[in-house]
Amino acid sequence: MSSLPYQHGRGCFITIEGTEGVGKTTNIAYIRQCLNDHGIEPVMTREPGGTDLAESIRVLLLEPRVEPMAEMTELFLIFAARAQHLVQKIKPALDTGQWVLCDRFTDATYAYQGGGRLLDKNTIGNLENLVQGALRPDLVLILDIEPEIGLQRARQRGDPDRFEQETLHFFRRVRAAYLQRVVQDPDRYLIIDAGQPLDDVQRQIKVGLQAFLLNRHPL
Ligand code: T5A
Repeated sequence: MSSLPYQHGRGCFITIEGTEGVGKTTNIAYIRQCLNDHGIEPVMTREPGGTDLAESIRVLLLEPRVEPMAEMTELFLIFAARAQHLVQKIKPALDTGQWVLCDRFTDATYAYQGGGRLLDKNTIGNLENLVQGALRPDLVLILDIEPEIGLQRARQRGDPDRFEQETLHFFRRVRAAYLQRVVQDPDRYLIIDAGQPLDDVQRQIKVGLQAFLLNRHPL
């Protein structure tokens, strides 16, 4: 890989997505390393969360509790955390030309709240426009796996969080919603078969990222 740094006005916004236990945490460090090899040091962050206040909202969202959380409460908490994250961290970084690498973003809302919870996609779209304006990720890597396998991996790590307690049907709808996003806007998405051994997953990631970087900065 080239070691020339990329220099241009606005930084690039890359997100990584997928159903539970798909390997985002495992692979995000690898993506960072691939970008480092191109002279790019991205700001690393995640959703829900990414700032002190947004991380507090994350705790509210993930903690299992006796009182069921209403679906609209969940949706508004997610966008409340996102509004904070955008203003405090993502936009300032992009505006100064830094790249941002984020573990989940609004595609997760379309997948989990739209696909999983069956909330109206237009409502999500309206909140997306309100909170983000025109900002969308430049590249979305979707790690795709059979939800059964991902859940097995995730549940080996300890007590399930509020989302991990959902049914297999829920996660099948989440996966289908992710794949539907790709069909609607294929140029912004890169689907990775995450059911393969880690070396193969990372090989796919590397090839996809190189194509993205070459496309943005042809030699
Ligand atoms: N949420 C989030 C919404 O509902 N709406 C939204 O808008 C947003 C932003 C938190 C939750 O919030 C919800 C969705 C989520 O439920 P999260 O913290 O990203 O989001 O939660 P998880 O998806 O649960 O993230 P995890 O950290 O649990 O899973 P990862 O990061 O995908 O998986 P990872 O890397 O920890 O890997 C899991 C295990 O699998 C192994 C790893 O070693 C690890 O043990 N593994 C592999 N094993 C074999 N082969 C491979 N290729 C492997 N890759 C990884």
